[in-house]
Parts: sequence; C-alpha cells; structure tokens
Amino acid sequence: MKRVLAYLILILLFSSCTKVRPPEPFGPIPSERQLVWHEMEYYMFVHFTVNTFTDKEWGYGDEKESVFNPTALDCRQWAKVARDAGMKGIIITAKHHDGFCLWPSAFTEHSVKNSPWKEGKGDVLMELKQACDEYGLKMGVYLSPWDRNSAVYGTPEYLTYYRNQLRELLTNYGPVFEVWFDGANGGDGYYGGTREIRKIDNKTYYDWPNTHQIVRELQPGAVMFSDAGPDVRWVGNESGRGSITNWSLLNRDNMYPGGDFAKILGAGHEDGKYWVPAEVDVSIRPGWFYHKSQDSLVRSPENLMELYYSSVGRNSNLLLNVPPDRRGLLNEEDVKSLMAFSEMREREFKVDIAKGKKVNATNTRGNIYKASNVNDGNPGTYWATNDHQTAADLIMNLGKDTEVNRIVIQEYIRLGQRVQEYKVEAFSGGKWIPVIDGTTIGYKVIRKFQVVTTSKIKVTIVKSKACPLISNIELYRAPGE
Ligand code: FUL
Repeated sequence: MKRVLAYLILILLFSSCTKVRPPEPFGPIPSERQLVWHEMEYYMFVHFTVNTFTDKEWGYGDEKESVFNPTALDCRQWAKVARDAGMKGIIITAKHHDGFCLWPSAFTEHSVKNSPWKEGKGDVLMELKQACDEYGLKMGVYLSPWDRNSAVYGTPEYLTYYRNQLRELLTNYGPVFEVWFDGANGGDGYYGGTREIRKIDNKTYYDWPNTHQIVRELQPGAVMFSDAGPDVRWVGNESGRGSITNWSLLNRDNMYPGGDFAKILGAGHEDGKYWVPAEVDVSIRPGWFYHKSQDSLVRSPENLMELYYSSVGRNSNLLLNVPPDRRGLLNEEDVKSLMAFSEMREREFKVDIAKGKKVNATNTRGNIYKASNVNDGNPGTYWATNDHQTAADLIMNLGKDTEVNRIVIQEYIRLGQRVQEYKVEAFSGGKWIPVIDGTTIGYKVIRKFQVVTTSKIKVTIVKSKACPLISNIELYRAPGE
C-alpha cells in the first residue's frame, strides 16, 4: 500500500514538473477592441457631401445647403456592394472639412435638414446604419475636426460644438466600430462669413485626451484612428502602401493628429510602448470625392489586388474609399472593378495547400503548443517554442511535389508582436532553396513568390524578441505566372 502511495506521489510530482506554462505576454498587447478591428481587414470608406455636387475635394464652407440633392441616394446599394466585395464595414464622412453634416445635427443649420433632399427630412447616417445592419456590416464615422463653416472655429467654443456633434453620432446610430479623426487643418475658410485664415495649434487646441474620453464612454467597443492613434494609426501615405517592416507598436506620447510624423508611421516603432496598428486609407479613384471626370480613372481589379498585397499583406487593414456619385449611388465603374477584384481574390486564395498537412518544428513548447496548430484552421491555437528559444524552423510536409507561390503567416498577437526576421525555403531537387525572407509578421503577412515545385516548405523564425507564437500558415498556388 505504502509503495502504491509513493508511486502515485511520484507520478503527481513528475506531471506537475512537466506541465507546460503558457507563454507570457511580451511588450504591449492589443485591447479586445483592437483585436476585433484586426480581424476586419478590409472595409469601405465613403466620401460624400456637398463636394460631390460642387466637384471639389475640400469645400470652403460657404456651400449652400441646397446644393446637396442626390436624386437616388440608396445606402442599401452601398452596403450590398460592400458586403458582396468582401468588406466588413463602412466608414462615412459624417462631416468633412466644409462642415456640412449628413445627419440633422441639432447644433447647426448647415446640414441635410436644410437641403432639398427628402425635403429636409432625410438622415444619411440613419439610412446607412439601417443598411449596414441589414447587410451584416459595421459602421464607422469620420467627423472632421477642422470645420471651415463654423463661425466659432478656432475658439474654445468650437470644442463644445465638436464634442456635441460627436455625442450625437455616438448616441443615435447604434454601435460604431471606428471613429476617424483626420489631421488636416488648412487654415482658410468661410467661418461664418468672415472668410479668413484661422490657425490653431494641432497639439493643444482639440484637447484630444478629453475628446477621446467621450468615445470611450459612449462607444467602448470603438477604435479611434488618427495620425497618432490612440488605437489605430495612419500609415503615413494615401497611396495604399503599407510598410514592409510594420510594427503594430508606437511611441505615441508626443504625437498628435496633423503633426509631421508621416515618415515614421509606416514602420511604427520596434520598441513602441503602445499597441497602435496601421490602417491604409486609399481611394479607388484619384480623388476622395466623386468627380465625373474621373470615371475613366477608377483603379483596375489588378491594381486593387496590388493594394491588397501592400496593405492587408503587410500587417495593415485596408480602408478603400468608394465615393458615391451625384445620384447617391456607387458608380457602375467602381462596382465593376470591386466585384472583379473580389473574384480575383477568391481565385488567388482558393485552395489552402497547407491545411491538414504534416508539420514538424525544431522546437516546441510541449504538446499544447504543437507545430500542427499552424494549419488546424483555428486562429485561437498556435505553435510556440520554449522561453528564450527565439529562433526555430517549422517544416511542412506536402506529401508530394506541389506548386506553390503564395504564403500567409500570422502571429498570435494576443500575446504581443515578436518576430523580427523570418525566411521561407522550399525543398526541391534534394536541397533547400530560398523562397523569400522578411522582417516583421504581426497580425498577418501575405507574400507572393515565383512558383516553386516542392514537397516541403520550411518557415524559419530567424530572430524574435521573445519565443515566437505562430497561429496560422497557409499556402496557395495562385493562377497565372
Ligand atoms: C485627408 C483629408 O484632407 C481628405 O480630404 C480625405 O478626407 C482624407 C481621407 O484625409 O486628410
């Protein structure tokens, strides 16, 4: 009996020693609202206001409300197109720099309520909210801090006005997933008829920390975008280019919207103190607003595909602007291109060659964090190495010679962004051949390469800040090439 007991105690002791500890978080980690945002990946920007009717990009603020008169406005068409295109939400310019409000704000006369559209009874925000609900999309709002119409712009009173409008938008239209704070502050404007230049100090005028509080209080699930976050950062250009090295980290303490930070926003900061991932905002046309003269300049499906690789493929979300025309509809040209792009994406990523294939790793943190977690189709599981093991190989056995030309890799970012350097090799002709190398991974990278015929793919984490955690690897043979 004694011997049995001793034996049992030994077994217990042994199993508690070998129990694998989960990896500790490393550095800043994303909040729940940011995690939800990462998974959205691709959504629509809608620039629509008086500019659509005056053929401008920046309205001066003196536009008569009567110019806003879409003949067939249909937010359900926008939402259907967005849904069919594979987008997850729509962010609308509720108010652009001209100050005209697409909803009947109680705090200004400069809105849809004084326009001929629906005899002043219309509310674009409400129609969009209902359309988004119907098509399973999330809604976001752009409320321009710069207001070239407001007589009080530049004084402390404007801040109260701005915050009142923010409250309206965040109270009356259900859940909002993103609030977009633009950094533009051009100076001159109508400003209640004074037609002058008003300069503000970007750093202090808007008292951002207190404005942010309103968003947290009214919409705790919403992320806030600006050049400097706090939750999502601008990528530093409007041409659709995410940075190849892209840390979702940023030292944003001394940054503010409209500051001169474009050069650092692409890569972020490797040693950043906060989790502030990048969003790529870009238009399907040369302008942000609809101009008939640009109907022939809509981006081709091939071009949109390139944008996809240089945004979602580089650890960024893609916010693609598709501006409604004067009817209040997404134009046929844009819709055609978006749909063809969507089909192209489906063809490109049709069959995941990696799924279910046998995987081994040179280092594994016990059975829970096994190598085969990278291709089990479950984003909640991941392959991890032991602590201090910051380099390791993962080998995927494809079973037979197979053509491959795309790879998707994802880190398990809940515990931080870690990988600093990786490479991919293919086993061909009896040896390992280099395919691609890279720096950061983060939420996701999608990489293209020349077709290789191979029976095995090796992903090497060359350098990582802490033990790497890889949640997903996919392989594809995209047509062509
Ligand atoms: C810029 C604005 O000035 C443009 O008009 C546009 O809204 C773009 C997305 O952001 O800063």
